[in-house]
Amino acid sequence: MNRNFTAALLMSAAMLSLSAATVAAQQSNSANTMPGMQMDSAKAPDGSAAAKLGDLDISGGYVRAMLPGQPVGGGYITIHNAGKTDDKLTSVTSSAAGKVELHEMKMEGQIMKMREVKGGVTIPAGATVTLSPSGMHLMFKQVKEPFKQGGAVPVMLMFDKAGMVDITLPVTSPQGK
Ligand SMILES: [Cu+2]
Repeated sequence: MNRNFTAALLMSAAMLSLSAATVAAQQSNSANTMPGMQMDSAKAPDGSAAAKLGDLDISGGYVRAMLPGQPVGGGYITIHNAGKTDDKLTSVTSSAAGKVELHEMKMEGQIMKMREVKGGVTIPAGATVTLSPSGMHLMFKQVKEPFKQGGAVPVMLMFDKAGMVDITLPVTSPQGK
């Protein structure tokens, strides 16, 4: 084995262990603060789900694949209220999870934490509310099978005025792509 080749091998081994360390650090970081939440992209991926319900236009719906050991799944959706009266997303259910909570992100000191939004999420008349990785989100708990990229998660959204709608959210990569 010549010296250059050995050097190249050593170098790529070093780079591999470096990137493995980075991934491990990111995972343990997200596990400590907010399991399953990645703060990078807020944009809905291509192929995200859409639906229409009365005055409500629903778009950008997707869930992220769960990392090994991740206890909960995150879902994201955009709701536009084209009507003249406020509506409210009161609850969400899914056959893929024991329960689905509406969560929000809040800074507590230096730490981003999430907590349940009680009483539902108001969708004001004429406004658009986006549940995205950097803010409110759907939190799937007691997930029956960990969400896998390429899969689909059916959810039922219940609104105060518009009623309920079934929508199937595609599962993206853990990074939301
Ligand atoms: Cu959450």
